[in-house]
Amino acid sequence: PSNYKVVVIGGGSAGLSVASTLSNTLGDKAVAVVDPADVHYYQPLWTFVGAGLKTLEDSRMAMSDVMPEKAQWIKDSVATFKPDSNSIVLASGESISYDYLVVAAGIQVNWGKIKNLPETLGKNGVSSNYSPQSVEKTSEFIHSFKGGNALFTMPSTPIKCAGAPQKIMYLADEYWRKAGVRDQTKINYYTGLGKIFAIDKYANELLKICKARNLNINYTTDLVEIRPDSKEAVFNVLAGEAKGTTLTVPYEFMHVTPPMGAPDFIKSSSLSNADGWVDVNKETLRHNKYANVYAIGDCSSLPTSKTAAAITAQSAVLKNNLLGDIFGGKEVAKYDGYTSCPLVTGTDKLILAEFSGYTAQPLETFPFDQSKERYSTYLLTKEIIPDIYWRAMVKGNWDGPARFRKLFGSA
Ligand code: FAD
Ligand code: UQ1
Repeated sequence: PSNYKVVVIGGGSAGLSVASTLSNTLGDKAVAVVDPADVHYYQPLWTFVGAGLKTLEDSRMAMSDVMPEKAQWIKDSVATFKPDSNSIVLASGESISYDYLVVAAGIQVNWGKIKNLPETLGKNGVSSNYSPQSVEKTSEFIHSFKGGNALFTMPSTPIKCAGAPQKIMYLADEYWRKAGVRDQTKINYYTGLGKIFAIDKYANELLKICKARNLNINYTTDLVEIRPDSKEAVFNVLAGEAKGTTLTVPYEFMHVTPPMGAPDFIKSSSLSNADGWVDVNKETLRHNKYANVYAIGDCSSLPTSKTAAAITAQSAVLKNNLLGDIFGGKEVAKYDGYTSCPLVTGTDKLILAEFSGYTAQPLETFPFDQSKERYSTYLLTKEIIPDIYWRAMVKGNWDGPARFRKLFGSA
């Protein structure tokens, strides 16, 4: 058919967690998932892949193997939204209509916005954990590094997993110490922002770690160009006395986190807000203009940090509210801005930041201070949460840790 009860755009972390439950509840072929990708990635594992602690294979499943059985997979990309006629147009030109639409298309990584990045990526010491094409190069370059200037960048735009640009720095630092090359190495972190992390409780601990390990933090400097021939990185200085000037820094190794933003096909549609994200109510996840449209995850306007962990809480809210629209009789659920960033700070330690992006206050699951580095939360993140993801989250059965938080009485 070309008409579905619910059409979900994107078979990523958000799309699958919603489509699984909805297709089970609404029955065969009532739900369609539109996604052109052959593979589904558990992207949080890429920090470990970049450090050589997991394989890319560990993060990958064929889309056909994770697609909910009762959902119809439409293997194409959405080109245009027609919310006034409850339909979308695919790249093939075909139109699909829906009663309800869920937009879960993720964030767009804008590689081309850094001059020379696309042609330099994966070569001569320049890599990024933000692509399955380059993440293994990070591990290769870290392991063969013989010393010199090592740079780690973080853009000024919103990104997915705001901690990932620095997690790989901690892992590289540890490896280079063990390999005996740290003495001849200078490590510099360049962030487009004015803080190392948005929430002070965790930022304070991270700053202590950077100081103790001689990791130099440079604020409000945004990578704009790579000069591969002379091995130099060029930054725009965004604040302070040198504001408006550029800074040129030589490198032997550089881990780049490119600027990101709303996907172009959303930005150019009537569903987007001024910044290009799907314009939804921050509590109900319902579109502010089109009542039968919802958005979830990285492509949404929800003003919290963009992570898979945030989606666990968002998906419970979205499913409740959409099923309430269809069947009635449900109290409206409200999203509290929960998000989490497991800040890996070594191969046996981690700071498990959990907070609400709405209140900027911690929302920790466990009855201990999660801002302190721990082995238990490292193991949880590396070995247990991936299992929860594949066994429960993509099957629609993981609403996040809120119930444990209540059980432990942590909040
Ligand atoms: P995605 O999972 O990216 O899925 C989007 C889907 O939409 C894709 O399958 C894509 O093919 C599809 N799509 C795109 N355009 C179209 C179109 N036009 N038509 C149809 N389909 C389309 N999160 C954590 O919680 N913890 C972590 O430790 C963590 N670490 C991370 C480390 C790295 C290096 C990275 C890259 C991410 C990390 N994340 C982490 C973030 C997490 O992976 C994302 O927040 C999450 O995957 C977002 O889910 P999503 O469904 O919104 O988008
Ligand atoms: C989580 O639920 C989740 O999704 C499966 C993540 O994605 C990778 C996370 O990073 C985190 C931290 C959580 C939260 C789960 C617990 C048990 C604290």
